[in-house]
Amino acid sequence: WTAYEKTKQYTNAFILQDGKILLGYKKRGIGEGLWNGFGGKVEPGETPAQAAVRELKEEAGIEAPLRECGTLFFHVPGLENAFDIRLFVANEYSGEIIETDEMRPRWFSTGDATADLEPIPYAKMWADDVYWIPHLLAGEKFAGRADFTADSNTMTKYWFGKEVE
Ligand code: 6OG
Repeated sequence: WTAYEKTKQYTNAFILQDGKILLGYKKRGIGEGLWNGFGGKVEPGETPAQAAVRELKEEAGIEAPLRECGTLFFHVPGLENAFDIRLFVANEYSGEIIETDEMRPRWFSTGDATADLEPIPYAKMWADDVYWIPHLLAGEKFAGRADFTADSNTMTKYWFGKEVE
């Protein structure tokens, strides 16, 4: 594993409901052009859980009783900070889902494609997602770590697993 000096905390949150998952198309910043959960940096004085709720509201316009379900740890060469990303999930939400400056939300099928929903677009998501989203869908807690190439497209070393209760 590549050594790192500092970490920066991020959040990423998903709504899972009735065989579908809410993702957002990132319109700018880190991960532009990829589908992901909703989230961002944990601000000073905030807990990751508070940041997750704030970011979901800012990026998708909704509120949800988020539960923490996983931790991911990523290193990208050349960046001063390694990413410490806390993952959250909820099965209900309130408010109206809206497109924002940062994200274009859309429901995907968690199983096979249906008449109105496409399957999870792994080919247009971060390379790590295919390894841990199955744990998220199964309601399991999980953890993972990966070293990426400098362009963040490829993992050079990785490990993902279900957390033992
Ligand atoms: P803002 O730019 O919105 O925060 N993020 C990653 N998510 C996955 N699945 N894999 C990665 O592999 C990621 N790197 C960053 C964390 C960036 C958002 O992107 C997520 C945040 O939710 C390297 O402030």
